[in-house]
Amino acid sequence: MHRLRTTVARLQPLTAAQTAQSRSQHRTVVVKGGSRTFQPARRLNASVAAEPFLNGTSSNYVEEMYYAWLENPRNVHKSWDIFFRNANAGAPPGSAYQSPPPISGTSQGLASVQTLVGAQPNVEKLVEDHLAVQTLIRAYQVRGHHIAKLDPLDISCVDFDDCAPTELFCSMNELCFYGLVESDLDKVFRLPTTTYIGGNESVLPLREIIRRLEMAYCQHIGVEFMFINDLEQCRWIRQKFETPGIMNFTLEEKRTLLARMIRSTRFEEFLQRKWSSEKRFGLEGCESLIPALKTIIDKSSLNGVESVIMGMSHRGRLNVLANVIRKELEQIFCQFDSKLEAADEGSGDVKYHLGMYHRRMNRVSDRYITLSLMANPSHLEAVDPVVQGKTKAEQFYCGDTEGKRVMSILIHGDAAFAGQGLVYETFHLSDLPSYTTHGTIHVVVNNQIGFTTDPRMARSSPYPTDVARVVNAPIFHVNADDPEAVMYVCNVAAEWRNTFHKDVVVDLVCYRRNGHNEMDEPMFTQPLMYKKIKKQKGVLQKFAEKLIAEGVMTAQEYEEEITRYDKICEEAHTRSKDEKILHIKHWLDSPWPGFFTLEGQPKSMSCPSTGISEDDLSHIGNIAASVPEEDFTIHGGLSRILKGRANMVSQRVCDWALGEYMAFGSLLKERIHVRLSGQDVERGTFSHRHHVLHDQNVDKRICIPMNYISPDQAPYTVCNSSLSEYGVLGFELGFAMASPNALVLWEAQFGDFHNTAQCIIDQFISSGQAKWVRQNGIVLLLPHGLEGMGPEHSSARPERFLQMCNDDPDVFPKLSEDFAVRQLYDCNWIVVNCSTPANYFHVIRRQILQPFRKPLIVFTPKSLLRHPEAKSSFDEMLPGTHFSRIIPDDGPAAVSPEKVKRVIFCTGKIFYELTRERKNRGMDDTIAVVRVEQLSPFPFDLVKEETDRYVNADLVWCQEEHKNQGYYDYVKPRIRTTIGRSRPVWYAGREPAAAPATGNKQTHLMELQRLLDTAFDLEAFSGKQ
Ligand SMILES: Cc1ncc(C[n+]2csc(CCOP(=O)(O)OP(=O)(O)O)c2C)c(N)n1
Ligand SMILES: [Mg+2]
Repeated sequence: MHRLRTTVARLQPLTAAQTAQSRSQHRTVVVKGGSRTFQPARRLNASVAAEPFLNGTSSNYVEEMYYAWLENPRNVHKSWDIFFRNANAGAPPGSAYQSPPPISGTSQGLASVQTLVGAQPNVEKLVEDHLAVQTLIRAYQVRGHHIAKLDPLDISCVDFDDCAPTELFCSMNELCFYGLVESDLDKVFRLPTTTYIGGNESVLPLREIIRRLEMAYCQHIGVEFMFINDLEQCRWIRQKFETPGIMNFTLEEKRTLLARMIRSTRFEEFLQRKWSSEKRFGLEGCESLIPALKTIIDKSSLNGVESVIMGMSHRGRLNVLANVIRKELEQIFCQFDSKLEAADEGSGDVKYHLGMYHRRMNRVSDRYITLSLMANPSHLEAVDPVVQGKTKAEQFYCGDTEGKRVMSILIHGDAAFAGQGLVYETFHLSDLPSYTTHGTIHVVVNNQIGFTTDPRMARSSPYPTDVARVVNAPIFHVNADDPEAVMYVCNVAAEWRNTFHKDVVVDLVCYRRNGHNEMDEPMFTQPLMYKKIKKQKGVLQKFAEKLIAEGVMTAQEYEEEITRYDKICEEAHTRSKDEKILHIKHWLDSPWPGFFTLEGQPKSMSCPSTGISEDDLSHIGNIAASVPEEDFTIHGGLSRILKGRANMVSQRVCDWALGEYMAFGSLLKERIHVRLSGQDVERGTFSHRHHVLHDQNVDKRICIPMNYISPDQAPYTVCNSSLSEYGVLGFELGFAMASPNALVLWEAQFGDFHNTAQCIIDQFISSGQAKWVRQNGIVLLLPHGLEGMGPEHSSARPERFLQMCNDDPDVFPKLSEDFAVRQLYDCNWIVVNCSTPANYFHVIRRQILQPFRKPLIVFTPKSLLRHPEAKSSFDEMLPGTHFSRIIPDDGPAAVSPEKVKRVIFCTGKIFYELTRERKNRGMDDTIAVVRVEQLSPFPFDLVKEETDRYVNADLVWCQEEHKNQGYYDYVKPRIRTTIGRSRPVWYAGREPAAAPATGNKQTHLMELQRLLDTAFDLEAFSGKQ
């Protein structure tokens, strides 16, 4: 990028006092009857104001003429008199004006105007020049960042185009662009109200205007904000960066900043000295990240924030843990000891992934503040929505409706910020009522490289931060080699969030001194960049030299500060050698005080009955069938649905939607917060739920009957989400992390779509506890079932969830009294496919009533939502009832089990197709159909009861899914283990296939019939091995 600054360098600053000599902000015009002060208000009559040349700055001048003329037409030159007369007489725009001669007023007021404009050849030129200056000012506000000195290496990877913007003043050429000439530089211009560069002055010479604009917009800070479509917000930012002298710091502030830079720098140096061959993803080249974060936290704490939740990836994470969160250094250092034994269950994680939670006194604000850094996987940016969800939950539980007490900070890498679509998805949650965290501060460690790829190959946008523009977030680019500029923008970012409660981005333009990690050789791929980096003086050294030169501290004081911190590190290192055992529990990011025993164990190993009283069933049922608000008109179709619910309540039965209502309603009554989020969940994709009623006559008037269950119930949140799976599921996972006393459910529109959130499922839900000893009770509702709807509306891919279950297929577990609960405790997640509303009701309630938290995956039905047989009696939901892990056959087969020739095990909706077929074939007493409702952890004990009961039967697993999909690969070895491999487990289902389902209805039905034929053909497997 061109940096033609020579002309600018020749411009000498003009002090405010100099410019104030001849002008004052409110100029006084003496008129008959006394003097009067002109305020900025514009009161030209309409026709005068409509003149094409009268806008912006020019109107100030003409306005004064007009006032003088109003007082007395002889106060102004004849030509102005004619002009105002014509205009007042209604001359159309353009025709009132006749070119006046150079100004030569008679009154004192005119004399002052003349001082302002000097010897202008004519008013047209005057107006044009003022307009030009105004445009120039605006150009700096809009595009000043293009020529700001943001890059410490001065190799700038920000590729706008090949030349500097023509509208910025880089040479006299650009001045010509505005029709100005060099001599205009000394002319004085009135400043428009859209700038603050004047400070107390309302007029400045052009030379000074340009200098101040350069100072505000083209030094070490580049401000991108003029795309924001809110005037007040733009004004606020202009004021923060344009006001002269606004970036001055006190001596104390500078010393604190240096101390923070010392900690940041020396921490990495210490690690490098002690463990030179260990990966740590050091911060070298962006040491100012530490003071940046601390500044944001200090300022936010001063503004009343009590809890800050942070998410970040590898780069500088250990440094943040040590110097921002203040994790004990020995706890960090001992992680480098390869002999350290892990004390907790689970597989653990590498040191630069672990989380942390710490409450401490903030020295600047003198207030307590809780800082947590969320544990995160290697998957860049995956933690972003999780942080947002947890932040939202903390805000929700402490009644912080405006985000004044709890906030989040996300730290990004430049390549990941630009490349990962999740960043965009997370930004789009930022202003949605049920997802907003009222402003996140994003800090980008923009080291101008991603592993070995430079930005020219990594993104198509000029900046890595352009994605933030979609939500109108201001973006503050800053040269990270200037710690004071960094501190300033971080202060502004924190104030921005506190003022507007909207997202903001700080782009720390820096470099990466080493390779991607400490073992990497960067010269292989970025030779020129790294030659430059090798010559680059460290930021701490540069900053210390500056402060010593300024007299802020002596060289000796600086050395002492360094020695002091090095000693702290050495002492902690000595202590770290005593640590023999690694407690991952010490790295918890979200403790749940009171939920576990002091040792971190569940308080019991039992789960009470999940049934509820008859009264509660009818009460909640009646609420589900009602419109609890007065004068609320609902749609006729919905009236019929509610009437249907009322009928079911009177008959003491539930369909699926009512079963869900009973589960949610009863938990709410027990003061458990319930939050259901996902695409179109309020009504339900299949139009069965209707948790939010809409008044047919009043726009936006809604009613949520679930919130009318009892006066002291917990609140119910049901929210249609943005059309995102990755972002929203991550968000809900984070929400569920905040408290064990909430039921948080995410529903996929169809289960098929969950795989765009696969990273959250793999990296957090399935393995989170094993890696980070952190439990999570999130529920995934995944509509699933082959119903002829084609390959993408059929399968929630049960095989994938089952493949990730941690129970051993080959070991029959030791049975005990608390086997069922213990199994749940030991598993990584629970996978169910319920075939009845009652069982769905129970499994949802169990999720909260069990004494620990595990993720629950529910394959939910579609056609069963309205299936006449898929109903449950209230009797199945009363006190004393439980979730049934399997549902045995209760028909004729069970009466004489020895006569049964075949046991068909199945799960989900195929049960109804099987029993219909069995009836049609008159095989009720020869074939037993057993439903496995909880697939994982596998109910070995109950399956054994069934296989023991039907001693003469062969065993078949029947599923509607293709053979390489569904449940078969999971259940087969487990059933075989259960029976000591004494009998085969045959398969009745669709053939293996690449796609989950056919798109052809006929083929679908034919496949179904074929699999039913196999299931009921008692000879189907004879002679097979
Ligand atoms: C989703 C994902 N894809 C790929 C990787 C592998 N990876 C690890 S670090 C890295 C480069 C990251 O660059 P940047 O975001 O600029 O962060 P930096 O390392 O420069 O701080 C890549 C590609 C990953 N961790 N996550
Ligand atoms: Mg990078």
